Amino acid sequence: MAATQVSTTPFDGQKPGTSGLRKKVKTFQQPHYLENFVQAIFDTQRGLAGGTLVLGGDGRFYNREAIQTILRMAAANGVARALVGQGGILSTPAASCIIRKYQAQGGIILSASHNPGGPDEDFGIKFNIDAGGPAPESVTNAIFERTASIDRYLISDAGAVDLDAVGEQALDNMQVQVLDPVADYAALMEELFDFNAIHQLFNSGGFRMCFDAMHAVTGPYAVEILENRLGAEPGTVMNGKPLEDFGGGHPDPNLLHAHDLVALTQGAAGLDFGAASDGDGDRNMILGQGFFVTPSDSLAVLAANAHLAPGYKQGIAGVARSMPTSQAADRVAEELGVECFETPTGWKFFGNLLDAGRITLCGEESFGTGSAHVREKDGLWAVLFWLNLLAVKRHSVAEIVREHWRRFGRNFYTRHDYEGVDAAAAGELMDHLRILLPDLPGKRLGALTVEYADDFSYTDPIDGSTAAHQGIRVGFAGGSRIVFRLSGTGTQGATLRVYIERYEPDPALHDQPVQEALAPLIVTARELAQIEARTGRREPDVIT
Ligand code: G16
Repeated sequence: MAATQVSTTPFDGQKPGTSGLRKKVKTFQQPHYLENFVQAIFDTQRGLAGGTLVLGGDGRFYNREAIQTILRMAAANGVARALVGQGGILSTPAASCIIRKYQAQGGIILSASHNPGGPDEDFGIKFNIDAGGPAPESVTNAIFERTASIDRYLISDAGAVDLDAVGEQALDNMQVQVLDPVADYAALMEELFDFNAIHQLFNSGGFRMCFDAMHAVTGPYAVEILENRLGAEPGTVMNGKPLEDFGGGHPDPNLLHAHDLVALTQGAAGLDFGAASDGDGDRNMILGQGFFVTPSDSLAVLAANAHLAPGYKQGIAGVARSMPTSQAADRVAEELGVECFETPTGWKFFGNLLDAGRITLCGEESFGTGSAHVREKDGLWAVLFWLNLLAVKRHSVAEIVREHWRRFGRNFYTRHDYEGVDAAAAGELMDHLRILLPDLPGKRLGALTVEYADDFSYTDPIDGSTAAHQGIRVGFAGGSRIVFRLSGTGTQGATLRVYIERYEPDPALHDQPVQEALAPLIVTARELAQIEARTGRREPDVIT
């Protein structure tokens, strides 16, 4: 079959956001839209020609079709070998694992993460580099620049690849290897965690758990690892079948969207442990009986207890968290005497620190936790880490977290999201805050005094690259903070995120309800940003 050169013209707005290019399916279905972006990857990532490309997605609507197109384009662009997940399925962390294990030159992952799927919903595409992680901004900028001048793409006119048959096939001169999407990832998990101890926890009577795969990509991974290898009761994994529309749900593991799971952990007969993962398997939510572990606390607890898991028994080199993530992990790093980094939102900012061995663990408030084992955040990894802790400590989730707070103090934390806000109004709200910044330090807002106020800017300590305008930080004496950011992952209007945090060292005050403990700061945040006046919203759409 021949490679055809197809003439095209650029589309506006193919700029990758926080994590790849995310748009409505209908946008991607326009003739040449997907092809232009993919060709921009091949035109700028020269190592792919003659090299190995990993390809897979979260199984959402349009996944299979996009994979066939990308395979035909890869062949036409001279890729020597494509490693594809069976059925077109690869979770984001599994794709990262496979890129690293097979020393591929890069990977294309198809996902809009936790955003809903279906013909009228969202689709996404991201490029991961040879280290296995999301492309850094230098790469995404180069891809974006190329999309602005693209005038042709290359595509083979060969027929479809059988995505369901594990094994080798040829597509023109390119070898296509369809892989079991779970095997390599599961083997890596066995190296990191004490599977015997977790097996005993599951089979010594009394321990009850549920994992909600939310009809997204982690279903097959969770069934294989939790039920088949670790001996959890069949049915432990709920909503385990990946569906193109995630069963009509919103595959976002938080208290709102994983409400069925949350309900199972409530009350005297509630489960001991509940966990969920998102569309592409990189996010996680951890629940105990009647207890929600904030992602920020989860990172801090894992950092403090990492030595209990075999893969981390030597201790950790350092920790990093995204700027809006609570400062709980900083206190752990300080006590362990290891480095702690504050990076902009986006997993890509952890890559250099992981590659350089400066950090072992990293995490984000947006339900992401991970380590140097791959270069993506990893939902099931976090769940297994918690199970390993529970198996070793034989304490409940709540006891482990409360003990952590007693030792380090508690960072009360919440995020308020205002979704689908008019984009211009949201931009003006941020501009208004920027104007206020110089006058804030020293001012009293409510009962607190502002210590610093800035528009967060980050200089990567490894390559010196800088990222500016990464969110407004207002820090108060005593460690409280308010952070304002606009999301970089939405596909409609703007999403304003307000992150609120208060440090409380006194254990006698650790049991207050979170929203109550933060109420004065919440009022301060709303007033400072003039949220209601500027957006027309009295209350946030989602509180986590
Ligand atoms: C992505 C990024 C994360 C980021 C999150 C939220 O996660 O990989 O690093 O924290 O989006 O970003 P934003 O606040 O800009 O919406 P995912 O799971 O959507 O790929």
